[in-house]
Amino acid sequence: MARGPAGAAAVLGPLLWGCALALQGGMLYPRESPSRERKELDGLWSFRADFSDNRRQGFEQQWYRTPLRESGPTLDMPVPSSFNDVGQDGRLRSFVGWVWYEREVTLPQRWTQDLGTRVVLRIGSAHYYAIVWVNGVHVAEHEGGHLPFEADVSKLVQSGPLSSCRITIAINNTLTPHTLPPGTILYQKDTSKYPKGYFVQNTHFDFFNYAGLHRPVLLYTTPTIYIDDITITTGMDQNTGLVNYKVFVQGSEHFQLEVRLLDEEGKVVAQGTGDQGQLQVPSAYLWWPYLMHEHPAYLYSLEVRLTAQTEAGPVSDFYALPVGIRTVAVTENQFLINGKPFYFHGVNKHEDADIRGKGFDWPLLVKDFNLLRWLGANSFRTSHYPYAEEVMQLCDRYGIVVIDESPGVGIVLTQSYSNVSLQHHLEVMEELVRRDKNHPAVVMWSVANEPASYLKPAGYYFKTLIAHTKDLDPSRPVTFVTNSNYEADLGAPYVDVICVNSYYSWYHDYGHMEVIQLQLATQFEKWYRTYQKPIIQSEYGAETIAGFHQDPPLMFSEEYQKGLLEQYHLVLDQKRKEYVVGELIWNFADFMTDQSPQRAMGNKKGIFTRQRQPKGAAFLLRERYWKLANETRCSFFRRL
Ligand code: GCB
Repeated sequence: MARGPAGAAAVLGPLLWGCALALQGGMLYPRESPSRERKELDGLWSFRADFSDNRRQGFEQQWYRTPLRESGPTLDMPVPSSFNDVGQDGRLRSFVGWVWYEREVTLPQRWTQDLGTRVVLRIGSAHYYAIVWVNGVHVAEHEGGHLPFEADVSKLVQSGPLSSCRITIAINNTLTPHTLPPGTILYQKDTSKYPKGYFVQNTHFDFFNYAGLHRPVLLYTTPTIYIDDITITTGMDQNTGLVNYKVFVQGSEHFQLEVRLLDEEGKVVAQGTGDQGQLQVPSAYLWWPYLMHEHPAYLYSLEVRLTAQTEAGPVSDFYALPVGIRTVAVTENQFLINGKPFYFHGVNKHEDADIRGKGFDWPLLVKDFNLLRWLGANSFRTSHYPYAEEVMQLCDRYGIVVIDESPGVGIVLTQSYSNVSLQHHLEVMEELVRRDKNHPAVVMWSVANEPASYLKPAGYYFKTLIAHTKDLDPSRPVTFVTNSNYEADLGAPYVDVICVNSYYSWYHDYGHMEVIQLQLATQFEKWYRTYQKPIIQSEYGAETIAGFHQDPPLMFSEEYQKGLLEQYHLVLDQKRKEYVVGELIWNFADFMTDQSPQRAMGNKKGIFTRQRQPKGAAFLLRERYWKLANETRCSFFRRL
């Protein structure tokens, strides 16, 4: 949650239709328009990790007051990127504590001199806790490593003769039982084994805790009276598409709003006025998932124009939002998109790659989407945290359906079920829904992955969390992903879809693929009998070292991964005729984890390597996904 300079909690304000929330203001993606400019701050920043014993030297010496280089030696650090893997210093790779980033920016004259211009600093994500100063003045703090936050810096950049500004960001990657994801710091006090003050960061999730400025940082402008947020929900009445809109304006109570919906040819198909209403689109093109329709992912553009009169003259603001018209619904045994049964055949991903760690990277993004489409995947889950906004935009454009997951992974300690943790988790869901609510690709929220949902406080925790998420967004189902026993799961009664992870013949019955069919069928039958809700096999897979071959198959070989998948598929093919509505392989690609004897340089359950090269299982899955696409749809798709 973003806090103002005084650190005060934000006031209550409306987000979706009529429900009261803690978040103030919108988080529209910064798009250029006739009234808005952007200045990207990607590139090299100055960087310094605070290696002092208490990690507080930067605060004690106020490194934000003067250029960072004056505090001591600095490094060049690329943004966006994790800081961990770009250097040659092993201490930085595993660093826990405060790191400092700094960038000097020259601003266009109009931004610093036109008082009718609002200048906003936006940080796509900073993992995990961030404090931001501009020209030495504290402008924002934010907790949470996977969602954007902003600071209005107009007053600071418009207050003097300077046409430049110095942005300093201190980031702390420490995880505690109350952060999301949670973690613990373990101090080793036995001085016969460890040096004085020795500590390690422990986590309960299976990916490396990369840190830094992972996503684009930018400055953008709006007029001082501006479109702050837009909320869209869509529906269908026979052939007529319905687009319900609500526009939130800041800066004045007196303004006019005009709204136009344009089709892909640029033709206006509906229009309206005022801050809320319903647009009706006769013979609307629906937003269909990839491989569910010959023309998937149809996007209209909602153009919102604000005009207002001020003492200084007329003001106008303009924002264009992509809109997909589609519906989502869940029955006892189906997941429906536009009223038709949808079967998730897709993947789980991670934001992860060599060198850049979790840093956003366009070539990687495009490669991943090309691989997804090659594979015939129609969906993925953002395991185990929200992904970059640019990823979500591509999902909208390509028709890749998303289960949008919060960073609630590894909630296994009793302390992580306290009210403090719950409050933070509720806020994170608010930030997530606020950011992603208008993406047609997002069809379901996942509030957590594999929490200890059998612990006593889990019932209240998940009941509250899921109810709040549904209040925030009544238009989408909500789930969390479980690996608990069906009888012991205290959260399952509250979800709309059961998402279950299982690793038969991997974490149990090592090497015995012959037990998979029986165990998997039993799993599905028990969950369905107990809850009568559609089920997604949200994870399954096997660790596989690319290039390891063994036949008959042994664990870790490419043959074993394929064999295990085939056993799962036999059962999935039976149960998808009844109530199983999806299968998501673990994982799309190999990814980095903490070091442990179970992980050979990371998790190797990818069907692609970390460098995005296919293992044998990728071809097997490609055959299956294209077959599924053709079997379950009315028309025939030719493979890419
Ligand atoms: C799981 C977790 C995932 C792990 C995976 C594994 O159940 O949800 O984060 O990486 O298993 O490979 O063990």
